[in-house]
Parts: sequence; C-alpha cells; structure tokens
Amino acid sequence: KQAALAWFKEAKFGMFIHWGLYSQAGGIWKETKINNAPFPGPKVAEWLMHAFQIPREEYAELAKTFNPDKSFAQNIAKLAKQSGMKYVVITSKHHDGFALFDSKCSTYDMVDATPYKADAVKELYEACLSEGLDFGVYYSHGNDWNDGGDGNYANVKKINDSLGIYTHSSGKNLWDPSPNTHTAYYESKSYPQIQELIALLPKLRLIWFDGEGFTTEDQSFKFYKMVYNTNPNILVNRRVGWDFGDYLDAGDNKIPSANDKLDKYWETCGTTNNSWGYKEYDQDWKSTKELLYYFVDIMSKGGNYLLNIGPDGKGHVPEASSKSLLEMGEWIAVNGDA
Ligand code: FUL
Repeated sequence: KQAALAWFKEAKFGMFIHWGLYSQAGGIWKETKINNAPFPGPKVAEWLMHAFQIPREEYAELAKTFNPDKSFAQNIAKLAKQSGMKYVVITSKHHDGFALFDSKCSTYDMVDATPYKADAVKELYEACLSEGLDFGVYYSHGNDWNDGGDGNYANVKKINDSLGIYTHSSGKNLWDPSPNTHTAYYESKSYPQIQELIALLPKLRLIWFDGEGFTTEDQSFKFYKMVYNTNPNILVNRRVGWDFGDYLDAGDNKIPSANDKLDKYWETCGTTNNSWGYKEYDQDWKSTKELLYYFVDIMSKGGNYLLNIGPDGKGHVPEASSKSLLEMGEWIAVNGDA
C-alpha cells in the first residue's frame, strides 16, 4: 500500500460530507430539537433515528421526499477545490442504513427509494474527478439501524461474556431491531455493498469504515482483506476495527499533542459547528481563524485534516461553513499546505 499511503500523505486536506435522509430533518423531529430528544446517546443530526428511537418504517418515509438539486455534485466538488482540498469523502451509508448509491442487494437506497432516482455517490465521484479531486467513501459497517440485526445483541453479549469480551451496546437499534442476525446483515448487505462501491468507483482512494464496536476480529479482517484483494490501491481507516486499518485517526475533533508518539499516517476529522449532519439551528460555527489554527496545527504535526460539511436535504451547503472553507482556500493558495 506504499503508493496509496504516499498519496494520502501528500493529499493532506480533504472534505468530509455527512449527507443522508436525516439531512432533511435538520436535527428536528416533530418540532423537537435533537438536543432535547428523550433518549440517551449523541445529539448530532445524523443520529436522529437513534435519538428519537424512530421505528424503521417511519424513518424510511424520509426517503420519499429526498430530492436534492441536480447541481449538488458540481457545487460541492467546486467548493472542495476552491477550499484547497485534495479529496472528498462522502457518507455512502451512515448508521441509519440508507445507501446514497445504487445498491443491488438492498432497495433502501437513493435510486430505488427516492424521487431523485439517481446514484448520488457516482455523481459526486464524477464531479470530483473532473475537478481533479480524489475520492473516498465513508461506510458504516458496524452500525446499521435498518438491517443490522441488533435484535441479536442479547445473544452476541451472552457469547462475548462467556469469552470475556466486552460488547458495546451504545449506538445499537434496540427499539425496533431488524429480524436479521448481525452475521446475516454482514453477508447479505455489508460485504456485498463494499464490493459494489469498489466496482462502481474504479478510482476510489479510500474507504472510511465506522462503527467497529460490534465487529469481531474475523469480520474486521474480512473487510480489510476484501478491499485489499479487490483493489490494493484503496486505503482503509483504523475504524475498520481491531487495528487492521492503514492509518490512524486521533478521534473526532481531536488533535494529538506534539508529545504524543505520532504514527506516520494519521488524520483528524473535524466539524465546522457541533454536528456532522445538517443541524438547522446550530449556528455555533467555528471561525475561519479557528479552522486555520487547527489546519496549521495538524499540518505541522504531519497529519491529514478531513474537514466536514453537512449539506441540507437539497444538497445546499450552509453559507457560514462554505464561506469559511473558501477563506481557508484563499489562505492556502497564498501560504501553501506544507
Ligand atoms: C462517528 C459517528 O457516530 C458520527 O455520526 C460521525 O459519522 C463521526 C465522524 O463518526 O463515529
């Protein structure tokens, strides 16, 4: 993977995009802000289904109105380019289980379930390549609140307990779990969707896995190996689980201190307000100066900065964040990223 890692090291600054069915709700469900949601867990907008424990069928209704502007891909690719970024990583499937690409093994996707009827991942991929940007996908393998078989949690916990292995419960759909077993979900959806993405996007640079807490060592290794065997040029992040990733991350919005023993290849992913997905009422934006401070800090320690945007349901990027990103781009054009 040396060539792929050399690309990563050189790329330095990327755009993270959290976008999906939840983007339409903007962090508000039936007039209640997610910060006041009744159930425990993260209060970021993409956790809408979890925070309000929305039944799967009811949440899936959001697909019927998910119809972004056709220009979303060009606009976002252009924004990334002008902001001095070298690559883009979009949530091809977040924890809610909905795929933004045309999946053959599930109908819970952009083409089969929305009035948009087109493959949003492929469209963004093409727009990025034509801007000279590289492309990666985020994929929540561990968590899938629609198909993830979290109803099997009790059994998994029993087995793990007998082996002395800790079982994460946070982030699981225990309010309306699919009847699948977790293993059946991997076999019928998760593994095949990874293969689909690799086939769909021949120049894919990286897969940003997430939700490793419910993944066994064998399963994590299978994901890692599957990517390698299909296209060895694709990088895999640490969150594939069990230390199989090609590079490390410092944690969400975390920058390691200069005294930390830093691995050669690492990344900080960060938000521009306090949510990854679009949260209509969160106006607590980081200033351009603050973002540039993080940028310089990360660059000086040899890391990559994956800076997030959360477009709304139409695919529009909140003005405050696009403005800051463009100002960062102006600064980088003058001062460079090295
Ligand atoms: C976390 C997720 O739970 C968040 O929703 C977000 O995607 C962040 C980047 O990673 O694990």
